[in-house]
Amino acid sequence: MKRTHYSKDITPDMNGSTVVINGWAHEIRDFGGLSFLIVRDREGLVQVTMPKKKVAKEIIDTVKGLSRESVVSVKGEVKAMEKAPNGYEVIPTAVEILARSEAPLPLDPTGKVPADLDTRLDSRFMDLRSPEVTAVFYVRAYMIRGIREYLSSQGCLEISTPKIVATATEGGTELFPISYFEREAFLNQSPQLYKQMMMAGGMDRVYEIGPIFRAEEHATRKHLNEATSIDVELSFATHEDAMQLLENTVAYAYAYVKERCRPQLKALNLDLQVPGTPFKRLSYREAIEIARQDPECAGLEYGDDLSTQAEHVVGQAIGEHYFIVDWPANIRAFYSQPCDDDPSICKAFDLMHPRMELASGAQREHRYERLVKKMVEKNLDPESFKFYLDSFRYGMPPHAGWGMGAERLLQTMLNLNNIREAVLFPRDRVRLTP
Ligand code: ATP
Ligand code: AMO
Repeated sequence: MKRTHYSKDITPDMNGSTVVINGWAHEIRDFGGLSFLIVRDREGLVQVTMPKKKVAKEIIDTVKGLSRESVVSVKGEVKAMEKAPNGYEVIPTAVEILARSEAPLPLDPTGKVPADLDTRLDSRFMDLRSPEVTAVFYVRAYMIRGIREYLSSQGCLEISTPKIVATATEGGTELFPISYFEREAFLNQSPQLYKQMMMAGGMDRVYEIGPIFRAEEHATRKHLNEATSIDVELSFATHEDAMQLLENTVAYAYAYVKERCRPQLKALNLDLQVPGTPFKRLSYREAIEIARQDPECAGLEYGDDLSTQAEHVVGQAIGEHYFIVDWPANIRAFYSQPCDDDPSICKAFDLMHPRMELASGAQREHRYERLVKKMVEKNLDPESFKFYLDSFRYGMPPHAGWGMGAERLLQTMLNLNNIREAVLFPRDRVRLTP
């Protein structure tokens, strides 16, 4: 039987009409003269009500013989019913079993028996059947859709760049080597070099939403070994232009989700606040000073990376999204452009949520000689970056851009404890399946 409606699309005013719903047997309750089958689909629950006097015996027997989580198709008549979920129930005229579920279940998708994250991830397919988990990935889909929509509306073209690459971009220790025929290659850490080369190609404004791979060895709640990066690169633009596009992208994504995912946010018990723009700009020096007020960070010196604890302290002090700007040039990537008046500082920025870093970006060094010099200073071999450097020799416009982790954006938006909750099938040091 072909589905006519998702659960949420049936309303009490459809009283008397015939519908077909497809889904899983979420619960079966039998009170003798009256039995219920609660069917769950992606959008919610439907109460299928079977009074003995009104529903054929074969149908009732079929339902009573069902195991929980079997897949069913139910045809029946809609009846307005205030006490039922969504204000209606369905009185069945036909029930078809499409697939039987084995018992016992690896997890309880009603959430009545809570499971720890590892157990949930081991049976992710079953975990996804619980409405709060479905809600996370529903929001993720809308968040990404909103970002695509916004960046496209700002004149950015979507690109796809290689994930099998020859060189590091974000430092050499975090690479996954792979064997590529008779050579060694790597999984890409960032589309950095390629998105910059698009500027030399005249693509002007581009974005990519794709996987990045980082061989991070530590197990934290905010690191993945395979993450999704939202990358942007803009020609004839400064770091300030890039920051504006970034804060507007974040605000747009929040507003988009708030508007379109009301039932999901309700399932997650969240009252989403759209962050106000522009975000506060804090200099790296100011951030260090705030962090040092915490006894644990008292030893922090100008020129150090911000530790997790330091990020925490500053985040608590600011209490909303903010940028850290004016970074010491020596702790940022080689492609960041130094400031004109003080080259010890560069035109790089980080976008921070009070809980963690969400994005990094910079105005790039687009002048060939200076870029090569920066590489040498950072102990990188310009020869192995020839394919990239060549694009700076024949007319490379000034440009700026950023990369933002999609999982971190979702994790902070939905206040998820662990970043693994924001990925369908997370990859970490110990997890390679499912
Ligand atoms: P009708 O004459 O139209 O069949 P009724 O008022 O005689 O309705 P009731 O037995 O009072 O029927 O049940 C009305 C509705 O109340 C059911 O269709 C069902 O949605 C709900 N209901 C009754 N008992 C239960 C129960 N134990 N659990 C959940 N819902 C119930
Ligand atoms: P960076 O290395 O700071 O910058 O990465 C950008 C953003 O990607 C996300 N991210 C991660 N998320 C989860 N797990 C990880 N292991 C992980 N690593 C990175 C973070 C981070 O802020 N090329 C630059 C960007 C640019 O300048 O355009 C870059 O990759 O949210």
